[in-house]
Amino acid sequence: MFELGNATFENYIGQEQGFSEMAYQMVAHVLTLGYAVMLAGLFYFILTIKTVAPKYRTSSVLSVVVMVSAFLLLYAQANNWTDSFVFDAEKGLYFLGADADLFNNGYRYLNWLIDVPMLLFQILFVVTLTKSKFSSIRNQFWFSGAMMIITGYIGQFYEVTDLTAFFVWGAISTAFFFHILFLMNKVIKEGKEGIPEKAQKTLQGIWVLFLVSWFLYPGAYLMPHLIGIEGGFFNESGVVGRQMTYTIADVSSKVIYGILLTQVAQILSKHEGYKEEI
Ligand code: RET
Repeated sequence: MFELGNATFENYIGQEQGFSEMAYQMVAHVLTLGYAVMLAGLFYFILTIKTVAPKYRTSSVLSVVVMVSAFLLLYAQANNWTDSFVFDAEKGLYFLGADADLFNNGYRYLNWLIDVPMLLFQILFVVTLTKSKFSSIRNQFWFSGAMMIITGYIGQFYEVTDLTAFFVWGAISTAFFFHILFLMNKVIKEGKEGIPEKAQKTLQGIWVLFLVSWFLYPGAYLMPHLIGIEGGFFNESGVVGRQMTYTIADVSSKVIYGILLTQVAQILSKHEGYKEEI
């Protein structure tokens, strides 16, 4: 047994209880699914770029940036998982290897530091703001996006060792999160004004998708403590649950969100008389 300090709870479970074959493989598979979808998304955003008028294309370019960074991160995250835990043939379980790397979700947070500002910025190239100023919304998105991630990144180091720090940093992060939700709601409301009904409906769908998928991240942060302290999810179910939640959230907030924005841009391009170039 070695001292794990600020390591995340996945390592504690891997050291003390071990992972069953099913739990270990489910995490490995869901992480692989994650990066495979990002690569597929990359092709989608490149191949559809000319289906929208030039002024909307920055949105597709930003999706490409998000796909590349998420692909690399999720690839590293999947390898981190298989490098950290080793099969113990005697017990039939996977344990944290003696000289293995620790498993850490911190890579994700640093990836979000790139992706969150890009995803928020992206929508501003598709909608037309009627009252707010582009630069003001952009700067507030970036500031609160970065602060939300940095404070959450610090907090996640304390999920096992210091729950007060964990919840306080989480609460500070949540304040920035609510600011982002408030801004996004305003952007979508203004964006719906005066555009074709089909595009309005898709924008409304983007708002619902945004709400659901972005709320999954704080859910994953809280995962080990969702059912009480060291309770229901401080075990391998919590580990599998967290990685599944992240994957669903990543596919929704990056890929499906980008596809819906492309669809809005396609409707608007057509409405404005743009003929698709092939
Ligand atoms: C944290 C810390 C706990 C409190 C809150 C959080 C919110 C995280 C969010 C992340 C969104 C990430 C996205 C990534 C896409 O690439 C940091 C987990 C509120 C909302 C959309």
